[in-house]
Amino acid sequence: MIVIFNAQIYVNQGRVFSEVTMDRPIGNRAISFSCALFLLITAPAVSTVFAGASAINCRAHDGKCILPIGGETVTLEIMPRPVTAMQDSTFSVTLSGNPPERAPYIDLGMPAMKMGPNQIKLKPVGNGVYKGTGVIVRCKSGRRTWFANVTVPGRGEVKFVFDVIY
Ligand SMILES: [Cu+2]
Repeated sequence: MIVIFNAQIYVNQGRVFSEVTMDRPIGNRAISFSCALFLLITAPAVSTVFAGASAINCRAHDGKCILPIGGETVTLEIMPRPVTAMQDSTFSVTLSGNPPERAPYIDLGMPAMKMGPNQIKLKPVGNGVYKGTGVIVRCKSGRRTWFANVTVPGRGEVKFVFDVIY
């Protein structure tokens, strides 16, 4: 119930924010207040989960992205491109080195926002490649920056931050 309640507050904040920007461009004070209030409400809840790593580090529209993990690499590819919300997307993760003890998985979210849980389970398809299907939802705030946090059991996790199309 707490999660649903938070989501509702967030949606309402998003609507207020959108209306102010579109209808009253002069209302900078109102916009700032709306943002500040939103951050105030969500910051304590998300600060530990989403600390850091909010800058875009993956051009997912253009192709594969690679991040280091230990002495190995994690490669992420999201298809189809351009990466678009509210449709089935295939997430492919390629791991270098020895296979991990269990298959990696992805948690989708947005930097500095508390979104609902959205985990993608991946299955091995051979040659260090793991695939799964998921849906990036549309954020009511209008923000388009999402992350795919890839957890590799026994090895760690990496966070790909990218823009999507709404
Ligand atoms: Cu959001």
